[in-house]
Order: sequence, then structure tokens, then C-alpha cells
Amino acid sequence: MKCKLICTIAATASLLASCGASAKSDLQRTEINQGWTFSRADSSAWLDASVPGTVHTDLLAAGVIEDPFYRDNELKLQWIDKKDWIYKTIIKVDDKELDKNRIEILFEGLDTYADVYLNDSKIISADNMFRTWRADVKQVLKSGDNELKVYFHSPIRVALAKYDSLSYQLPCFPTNDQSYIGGLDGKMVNMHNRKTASHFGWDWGPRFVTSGIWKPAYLISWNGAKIENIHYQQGKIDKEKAEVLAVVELDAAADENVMVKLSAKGDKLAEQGFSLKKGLNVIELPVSIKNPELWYPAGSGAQPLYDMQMEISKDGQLLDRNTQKIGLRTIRVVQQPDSVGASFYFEVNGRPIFAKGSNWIPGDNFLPRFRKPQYEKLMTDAVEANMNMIRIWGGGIYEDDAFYQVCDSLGILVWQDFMFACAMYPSDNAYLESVRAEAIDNVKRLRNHASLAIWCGNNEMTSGWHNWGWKNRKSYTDENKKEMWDGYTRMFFEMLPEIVNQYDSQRFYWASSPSSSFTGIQNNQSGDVHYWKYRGKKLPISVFRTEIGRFMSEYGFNCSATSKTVDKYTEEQDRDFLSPVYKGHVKSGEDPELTIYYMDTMYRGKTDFYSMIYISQLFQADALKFAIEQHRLNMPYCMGSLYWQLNDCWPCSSWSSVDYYGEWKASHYFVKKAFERTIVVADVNPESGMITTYGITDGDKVENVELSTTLIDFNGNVLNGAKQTFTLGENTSTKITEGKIAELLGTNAPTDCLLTLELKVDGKVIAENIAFFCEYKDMKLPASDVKCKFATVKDGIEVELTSDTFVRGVEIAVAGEGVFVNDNFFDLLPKQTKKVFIKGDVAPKDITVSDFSKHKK
Ligand code: BMA
Repeated sequence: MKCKLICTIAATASLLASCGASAKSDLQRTEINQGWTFSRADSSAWLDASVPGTVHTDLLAAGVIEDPFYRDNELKLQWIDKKDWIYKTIIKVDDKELDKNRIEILFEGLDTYADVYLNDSKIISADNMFRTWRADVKQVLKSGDNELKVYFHSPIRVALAKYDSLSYQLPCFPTNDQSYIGGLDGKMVNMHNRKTASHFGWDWGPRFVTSGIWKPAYLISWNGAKIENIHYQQGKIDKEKAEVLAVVELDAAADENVMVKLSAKGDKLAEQGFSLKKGLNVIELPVSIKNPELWYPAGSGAQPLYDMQMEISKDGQLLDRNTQKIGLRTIRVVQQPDSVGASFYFEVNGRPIFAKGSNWIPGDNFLPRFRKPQYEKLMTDAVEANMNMIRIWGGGIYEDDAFYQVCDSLGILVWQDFMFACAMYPSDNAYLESVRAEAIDNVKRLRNHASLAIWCGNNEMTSGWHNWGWKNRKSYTDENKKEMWDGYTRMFFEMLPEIVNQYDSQRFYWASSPSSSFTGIQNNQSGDVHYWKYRGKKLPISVFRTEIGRFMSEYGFNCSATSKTVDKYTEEQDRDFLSPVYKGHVKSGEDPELTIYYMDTMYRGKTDFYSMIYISQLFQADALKFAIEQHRLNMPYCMGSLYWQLNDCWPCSSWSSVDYYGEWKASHYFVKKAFERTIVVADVNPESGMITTYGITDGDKVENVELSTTLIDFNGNVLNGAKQTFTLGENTSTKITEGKIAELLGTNAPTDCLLTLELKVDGKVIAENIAFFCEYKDMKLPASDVKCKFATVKDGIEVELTSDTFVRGVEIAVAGEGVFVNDNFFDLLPKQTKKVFIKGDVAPKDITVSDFSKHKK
């Protein structure tokens, strides 16, 4: 624990009376969200605006533009980022407020190049959307009406000037800055700004380079002292006691004697007096919590949160109050050297955690549209799918407080990148200083969250520099290269770790994802791994059997959005995988052709549009299931599997498992099963001719577990079967059996049968799975005939499905909005009865059932 004292504080507890502060604080904080209008700088037409908001969404609300996400509207709206825009409103201030000792304006986020004027005095000149901007406005404000005006310079024109002033082009991954859509003549400028990189077009995202007051703005006035920031540093934590040191920054309007009271869950922990000096003070309040309830990631325990409330008062008058929730736990990243390299895993409260999760991109290209309910929905989807970790990828944003609050309460650990992705960035001092301010702001804002597990410098910059040919580009002189690499070193090996060490010393910092060590290029023996190579070479998905690192922080499979979502952004004539509109929503460059390749080689599906949507989803689902199972069966060598990507920022084809409108793709159902606490897997390896079974659990050791394997044909006839009793190891993968595929199959053809697996404890099934012996396209599936019975139940409908024969990938499609099917795309075993619950206002006529055999040639 450490803290920097800015001035000498005398603890004067005995001199001051107890708090007893009145409920209403003297500090006044008013959100400036009313009466905003906006205009193009070269026009005099003023329209209503929303703050927080963006120019694009304001233009949409005003009816000036059509929905940017519809069809190819993206191409028609590229003019917006070339313009300057002005926002203005009136702030009313009365004499009482004006009399306060201190008055400031705080912008939590300005996107991006903004000059702020109050009554025609320039008070802020902003150039970084990731940091807060504030100004002391006591001298500029007047009683009555005050005009607040924000002038946004075109981010593109500012960035182009920066681009042109550099003698060389900073490298950037080609599909990750789609400048050609914006008419920039190939000039990739995203990295010249401190702004969401994906706004410039990404391999899953549109190119809409926004401007706007994207986070709340406040007018804050006070007389006594304002709580600037609190750092709840967690010391020794065990069952008996948790030691917490509250390090508090207080901004005092004058020299003051104040009382500071800290309580948790309503119980007073400490109360102490302090003498403050005018200006910024740092005080410390050590407290201890008896018999603490510890916080765990989802699946490992509960998520108790302590409501911490701090009150600052003077003579019984409350000056300011701050409440926030903290979770008590220890967390560390363990890199234990071993015979191959070194481990890389998270340990919470002394227990190793296999990280099950996905990567997160901004929830909406127009960021302010994504708020707490949307965060709650998506993170609940993540927990429903048995995840315990999410990686906030570096080309988006440091998310809103609401995001981390949701993660704290649901038990989702957060891997937090700093905002750098897939490019080299400028390294001049001004740029570095801007990053410094941004990093300090965000580290201080987020460090109290129980869910925050790791800070990571950037996404794929080490890979880009060393592996993607950047450092060897012929166009660079030695001097250029030195400048870029020196900048990289200063930023990611020096400045950011120093900031984390200074402001959040209890958290682990990792310079780049992926890397094998603090400075090392990724490998499968240490550190974290992004595995994408299969795409370029069109390798079979079975390559995921061998490409396994210690912690898989990215890998993924592209597919279509759900048909419901595709129908929303297309018209009839667009509904073709190769139509310009459909392809305009597939940003990855290689897709949809690459997806079509896998669909064809693995499934041989029909080529009508909706069959292709179905097959592309099944492909993604099967592939993710395979990869996750491989990662988990290699536990504890591999201790993390975060697939790319959970969500979308617009309706599109991508690697997401939940699409832009929140619909679960087939993969989300498969991921949910593959991430169950305990799973059973049969690894059928045609290359070696072997079949190996595994029991894998995140839980405790279980003795006398029974594995039943049954080989059946597609009509349900039992061809072979075995039972095995074994001990399931604690928090690991246990190999149960190994044998020859040929011996198991005997005279049965691989195309005609499947293997069911069941793990039982005391007669109760704890895990089940199915394994196949050939490519899906070669399976000789009988024509399906699924019978459905419907029953109206509370909040929806229950469907009971049966079939005489085996049915692959049963899809239950439901017309209408706001419906949720609790299981989907599942395999139905012969004569099995399967019950599915459909939540929502649905009738049987809205429900269509199909399956793989119907979409297969
Ligand atoms: C990863 C990410 C993203 C990208 C994704 C899919 O490497 O870091 O930049 O969108 O791959 O290509």
C-alpha cells in the first residue's frame, strides 16, 4: 500500500465533534443535459441535440439522415466526419450558487477535438476522448443565463494534418481502419487520435467517425471540500479480517477542519478529523472489516459487495458524500516457470481460475446509446453462458462505470486493455502526455472494482511489429523504425506500467496481448495467445487440437447475424451472401468467402440465403465448441479461453456469439454448454486413429464418477457401450479412457453412428455430450421428422420435442420481438424427449422448427 501526501495533514480527531452530518450535502452537482442544440459550423440551422450524444445520432433524431445501419447508408454518411459541429446550451446560475467558493465544469468525455466556451471565454481545448476535462469557471460565470458552447473540429481534418506532418506512415492492420470508405485515399489516420479506433471502420465495424459530448457534463459548486477520488486499497485479506486503506483526495475550497466518516453496509468503520489546506489534500483512513465475506468470480462462489460510504462534514454540515461498492478478494496472475515455459493464470483468493469468456467490443458504434440496461443484458448473457471473464479490447473504449458495476455484481473478471490496437502510434511528447492523462484518469476511475483483474498495454502491437512485417517495411528508414520502437518502449514498457504501479499497485500489468512475457512475442509455451492463423491458410478446424497456449485470449469464427437481425438491415434484393449490401456488413475482407469455404468443406449446405445463415451459425458453434473443449481438456497447461467476440456494435456478420440486437446465435448456446462447470469430452482424432475421453471440472474432486459411453446408429440402435468408474480431479482435466476408433466402431461406418457420453454421480447425470466420427457433410442422416407439443406456461410456451431418429442442430425460430428460447440448435437423440422454454408473448403459429438435414444438400 502506498500513497503520496500532497500536503501535511494533521489528524485532529480528538478536537472535532462527531459527524452527525445533515443528509443534504453543501456541494451542488448539476448535470448539464438540458436545452442543447447543435449546428454544422458552416450553417445557421440549429437543431435539438442530446447530451450525452453524438452528431450522427442527433442528425438521425432530427430526421436529417436515415438510420446509418440500414443497408448501405454507411457509404452515404461519410460527409459527417469532414464537418465541424457546434453544440450549445444555456446554464442558469443563481446568486446563491455563484457565491460558492469554488465552481467548476466537468466533462466526463468530449469526442474529440473540442473547444469549449463559456460566455465566449475559451475554458477548455480538448483532444482526447478518453479523459475527463474540467475548468474552474468561478470567474467566467454570471448570475442568470450563461451560454456554454462546444466547437467540435472535424476529427478527420485534424487527423489528416497530423498524418501529413509525419514523414512516414504508421503501420496499421489493413482491415482495421477502413479509410477507403471515408474517401481518404488510403490514408489510415485512426492512430493519430486519442479516439475509439474502431470508429474508423474495423473488421466487424462500420466507419462512422463521431463527434459529440459523449459522456455527462456537470456544473459543480462547493464551499468546503469535495471528494475527488477514493482508492480503497486492499491489504491482508483472510477469513477473520480484511484490511482496507482508504486513500482519499479532497479538494478544499479553503483551509478547513473536517470530519471524515467511513461506513460499510451501514456500519461505521472509522471517523476521524483532519485539517485540510486549501487545494488538493490526500488523507488516509485505515480500516478493518471483521469476518469479511469474500468476492469470487461467477461459478466459484458468491459476489458479496460492500457498500462503502464516505461523508465529509464540517460542524455537522455534510460537505460531500461518496458511495461505491467494493468486493474483498485477492487476485494475482501466476507465471510459474515450468519445463516448457511458464504458466499464465488468474488466482482469486488463492484458487486458480480457468478463465472462461470472450472479448468485448463497444456495444454500439454510437457509444452513448449503450447504457446500463444494455450492459446488464449482455453481461447476463455472458454469465448465462457460464463465463467468468471478459476482455475489453484496446480498439474500443474504457467502458462506462456501469459496465464494471455489472461485472462486480455478476462475478465477471475484467481483462482491461489500454486503448491501443493493431497499429503503431505516434510517439511525440504531446501524444505521450495525452496518454498519460488518459491512463491516470481511467486507472483512478476503475481501480476499486472487484472485477478488474488485469491492465494490459495494448492489443496486438507486439505481434504487429515483430510478426506482421511492420519493422521490416522497406519504406522505413532506420531512424523511422527507431522512433516508432522507442515510442513503443516508452509507452508500454515504461510509462503505462509506472502509472499502474503508482496508482493501482495491487494489479498486474501486461504490456501487450498477446505476448509470451513482458516483452516477448507470443508462443504456445508462455503468456497469452491469439490464434488466427488457420484463416489465412484455410486450415481444418482440427488445428485447434494442437494450437494451444497457456491462456487463449483470442480466437474465433466468423458467421452471419441471426436471420431476424439480417432481415432488419436488408431488403429482399440484398438477401444473398455476395450482394453488395450483405457484403457491406461483412467487414473482415476475407469473409463471407472464407465462411462459405468452411461451410462447404465441412457441411455442404444448401445455397439459399437462409440455409446459408443457418449453416454459417452452426459452423461457428461447432468450431467454438471444439476449440473450447480442446482448451479445457488441456487444463492446467491451458488456463483460459476467451473467444473473439461476445458482441457487435452494429448489425453485421462477425465473430460475435450475440448479435447487435441481442439475439443469441447458435454459438452462444454451444458456448454455454462447453463452459459448464463440469464437462465430458470425447476427443475423436482421425489422424491418430484414437479416441480419448476426459472429465473436466472447475470444481472439487469427485470420487466414484461413472462414465457411460454408448455407440448408436441414427435410428437409436445400440451398437456398442462401456462403463468406467474414475475419480474426477479437482479443478483440472482428467483423462478417463483412450482407445482406437476402429475398435470402437467395429464394422459400423463412421458416417452412420455417434457416441453419447454421460457422467454420473450417485445415479445423477452431471455432464453429457455427443461425439461424431466424420465430417458433418458426410453424416448419413435420415430425413428428420421432429414432433412438437406445445403447452402454455407462465411467461411463455413450453415445447416438447421428440424424434424417432437422430436430428442434428434443431433450430427453434420464433417470430416476433422480445422472445428468448432457452436452448437451441441442439442435437436430438432418437426417442429422446427434450423440453424447451420460450419466453415471451408467443403462440405455436409463431414457431418454426428446422434442423441440419433440411439445410443440407
Ligand atoms: C483480433 C482483434 C481485432 C479483430 C479480430 C478479428 O486480433 O484484435 O482487432 O477484430 O482479431 O480479426
